[in-house]
Formats: sequence, structure tokens, C-alpha cells
Amino acid sequence: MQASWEIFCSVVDNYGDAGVTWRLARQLAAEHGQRVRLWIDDPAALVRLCPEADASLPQQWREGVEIRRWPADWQPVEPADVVVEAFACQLPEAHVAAMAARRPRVLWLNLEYLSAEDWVGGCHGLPSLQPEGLEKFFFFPGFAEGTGGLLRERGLIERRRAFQADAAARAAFLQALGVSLRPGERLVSLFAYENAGLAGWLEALAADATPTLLLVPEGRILGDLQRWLEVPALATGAEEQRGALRIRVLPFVRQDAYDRLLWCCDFNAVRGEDSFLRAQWAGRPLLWQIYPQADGAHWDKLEAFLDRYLEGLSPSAAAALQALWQAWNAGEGMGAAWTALQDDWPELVKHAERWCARQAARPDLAAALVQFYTDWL
Ligand code: TRH
Repeated sequence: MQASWEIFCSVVDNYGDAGVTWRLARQLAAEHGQRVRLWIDDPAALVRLCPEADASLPQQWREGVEIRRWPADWQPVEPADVVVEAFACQLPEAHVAAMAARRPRVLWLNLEYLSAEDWVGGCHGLPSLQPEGLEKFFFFPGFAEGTGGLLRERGLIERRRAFQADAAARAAFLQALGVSLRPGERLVSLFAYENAGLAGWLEALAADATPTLLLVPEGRILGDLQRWLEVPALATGAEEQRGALRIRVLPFVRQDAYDRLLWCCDFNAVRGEDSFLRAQWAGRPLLWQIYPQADGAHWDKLEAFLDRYLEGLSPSAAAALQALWQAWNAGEGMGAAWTALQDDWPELVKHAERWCARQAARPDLAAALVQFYTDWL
């Protein structure tokens, strides 16, 4: 069943809003044959993820998706069969009026942020009554039955496992980024917001018995890194050595390449929403810096995810991982937490693949969205 879809994305800050909606748009087109239009108010964020895209164009087609710049002065267009409002971005009023008048009826979905909290299942799929008979529903991604599932492309896990089993492919990918691994070096990636806890972690890595190569895509954490390294500047390609720790600054790579970077690493520090999920699909141990919320509500979200993720771990491994994640999001105590975690490393490695397999056994979000529309018809 081929339908037309519109996804509205307002870029709050960073890359997650664009990252999630671009990924979903491509998947609906590629795997479900849907006609997809992505409205984005800041195309520049999308260009970082898809360098072929041109931020100056009001309309363009990329990877089977029609990308439209969401203008401040909205020009009326015919609504699609399904309208996805990403992260409660507030649709143009004129478009809502057009949706209400359209026949056949339009399905309006509000795609919510990913959360592991228990209440999500109870809210997923609930209607939100709208004027003029328009039907709008809340669509919650999630880690449990009864939610909308997780964004995961078809065959992703199989591709990831094949890549990780191919040492030449890994070496070639890293080489293309100017990275060559030294024997015995552990590979770690770091994608984070500003974090006062970084210095403590770097101190521990520099003093560690195991040498580490830390790959840092250029971004918001570079300021903290530069201060710890006490260097005048830190540009893409810069490399520094401190004790057992080698640090290399990478360019911000296209979205698909970022996946392979995560697949190459033994440990990934990620943030926000999309990179957080991609690190789980990488099947490797991870560290999550959740997007901080003014009222501290992010701590409930962090603990809710840990409650699910730590299931099945030994008490010592669970306690060590929880302490590390809490230290990272509190911005202190990373050195001691990292050192304490080393004893449980082998168990955490096995667990990461187990968690990935468990989550990958459930229907993916794009398929759930299409099914939701089919059931609604
Ligand atoms: O950029 P983020 O911090 O986005 C955040 C979150 O989405 C958060 O939930 C939201 O509230 C806030 O924005 C407004 O983190 P996230 O979600 O991981 O998105 C980053 C995207 O950037 C993701 O799609 C991966 C991509 N990426 C690349 O394509 N190349 C790179 O080199 C790197 C480091 C990331």
C-alpha cells in the first residue's frame, strides 16, 4: 500500500531532530515504498548528516526522499495521507486547516522523543482530540512491548556483524579517516556535550595499563578536551598523546559513516537520542550523556533506561556501569568509576550484544508506523 507521508522537523539544536527524521524518512521510502516529503526548518543540520544535500535549495530529492525547506511564511500545499509532527514541532496552522478539510481523511501523528520510562507504553497510540474532526495520535518510540519500537533499518544488525567480522573493512574505514590502530590499543569514540567529568576520565585513560586511542568527532566536547590537553587549538586531524592515551580529532562524518565508526570501536560514548540508539545497534558497551533538561527530568529517563539495560548483569557489573553513567551525567567521579569498571569489561562486552539482539527481535519503528496507518484506514 503506497501512501504519501509528510514529516515535519524543527531543529531545536544539535543534530538529533534532523538525524531521527532523516533516518525515518529514508526508511519509509526505501523499505516501505512510501512517498515521503521531509519538511525541515534548518536544512544546514541535514547537510552535516547528508553532505550531498544543498541547504540553499527550497526543494530537492535525496535518497528517495523529497526534502523541502520549511519556510517561516508557509505557502499552502496539499497535505499528505499521513502527517508526522516530529517532537511536537507545531505544524503550520494553515496546513492543519488544510488537513482537516482534506478528503480522504489525514492521519496526524506526533512522533515523541525516545524514552525508556514505564509510562510510555500507556501513552503510545493515544488519540489527542483536535478541532474539525482531525484525528491526531501520540506515537512513542520505546524499548518495550506496547510502544512504537525503535528506529532500525532492515538488515542493519546483519550488516554490522559482517563489518565487525571483516578486519580489512574495519582497517580500510579507519584508514580513510586517517586512523591507524597500534597493536593492543583499545578504540573508543567520544560524541558528547560539554562535560566537566571529561578530565577525570582522560586522566584514568592516560594512566591505564591498556593503551587507548580516543576518536573525537569535532563538536561540543572539544573545548573541554582542549583545556585538558592544554593546547592552543584542536582542529580535525589533530593528534595528541598523554601516557597510555592517544587522542585524535575526527571530522563530523555523514550519518551512515558514523554508524561504521561506532561499529569499529570497543566502547562508544554517545549522547542525545539517535547516536544513543546507534551505539546500541553497534553491539558494543556504551556510555550515554543524556540531553540535559532544565528541571533535571533527564535523570528519571537515564535511570529508567539503566533499569532495563542492567537486567541480566551481575551485581558488580551492573553497579559499575550504573556508577559510570551517573558520574558522566553528573560531570564528576569518572576516573574512579572507569577504573572500577575494568574488572567487569568481558561481561559488559557480552551483554552489549545480548541487549542488541533482544531489542532487534522486536518490530522496528518505521514498520510500526506503517502498520499503525494501515490499521487506522
Ligand atoms: O545531536 P544530538 O545531541 O541531538 C539532540 C538529541 O536528539 C536530543 O534528544 C534532542 O532533544 C536535542 O538534539 C534537541 O544527539 P543525537 O540525537 O545523537 O543526534 C546526533 C546525530 O548526528 C545522529 O544522527 C548521528 C549524527 N552524527 C553524524 O552523522 N556524524 C558524526 O560524525 C556524528 C558525531 C554524529
